[in-house]
Amino acid sequence: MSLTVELKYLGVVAGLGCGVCIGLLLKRKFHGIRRLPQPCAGAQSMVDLITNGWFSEVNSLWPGQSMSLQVEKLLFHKRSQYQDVLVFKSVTYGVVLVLDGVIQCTQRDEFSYQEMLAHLPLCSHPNPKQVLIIGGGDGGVAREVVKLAAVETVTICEIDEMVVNVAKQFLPQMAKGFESPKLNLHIGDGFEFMKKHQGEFDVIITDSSDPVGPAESLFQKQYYSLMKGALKDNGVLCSQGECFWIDLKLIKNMRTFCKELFPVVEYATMSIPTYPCGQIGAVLCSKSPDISFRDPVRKLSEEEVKHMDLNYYNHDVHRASFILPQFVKQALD
Ligand code: SPM
Repeated sequence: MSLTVELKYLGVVAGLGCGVCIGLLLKRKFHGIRRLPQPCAGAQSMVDLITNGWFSEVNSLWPGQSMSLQVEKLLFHKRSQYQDVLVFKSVTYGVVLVLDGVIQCTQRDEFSYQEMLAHLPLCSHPNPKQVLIIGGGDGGVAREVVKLAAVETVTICEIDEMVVNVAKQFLPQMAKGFESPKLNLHIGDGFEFMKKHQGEFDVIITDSSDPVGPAESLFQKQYYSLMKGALKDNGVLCSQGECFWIDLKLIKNMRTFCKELFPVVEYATMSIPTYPCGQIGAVLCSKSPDISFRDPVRKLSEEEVKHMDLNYYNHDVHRASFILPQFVKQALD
């Protein structure tokens, strides 16, 4: 790591008035001490996750492995009411948003996840007019949802306003969804919001972080049951479905309780280099038995894909995302 990076980093941290962090960095720099992050990254300062100019995503959710990105410049680091919020510019992945020590998105590869989370459910629903996004405060999924002409309103219910603000400031390409006249932003708790809006939505997308901290309850049956109530009769949902290399048990459990609630339940896979193992899934459920995620009702033409500026999603990718490796198929069946 270059001295410049570390000095720049010290400068920003100083700007945020975090004297303790500077102390730690100096200690590391002059005595070569590497403070290993604690197993639960959310419990300590994220500064501990940057060593010698590299951010490492060390977390007990994926023991014994970590993704590292070389830091060019620290842009923002503060604790919100809910979580630790870090934004840095990386050397090869552009701007990176990290919550509680976990990479949420990078400028270079965010499109795969955001496009899939949005277009898998939207292309499967015959008339997706009212869309609700729970989480998704960075605006990336909303940017995709508003592209579809059939969509009339998009409501984002994000608990942490700081995520929205940092996205607007540091990730404008993602946050541009907020500029759409279709968009309503509600800062608050998704559970409370859905209790008050039962039967109103055609599509609900949950763009959450992992099942610890503020997002833990979003991976439980009670939450899926509430979403079912907030959907119209032929509504569909799509939720961040975690990684089959790491979270197979969790995915299996989710699939089991989803099957108790919905007649159609699927797990779709997508590739994204900066999430653990380069893979993440989407859980898709439909209230109506007549909706097939595997054979979507809307087939985007090549012109539409171009016009919508899609870089990962297309009709073939949609269909292929349900083809799972044998060990996953076996576990989920
Ligand atoms: N709009 C982007 C927000 C990202 N939400 C999902 C983040 C998941 C990060 N962790 C992946 C871990 C897989 N086990």
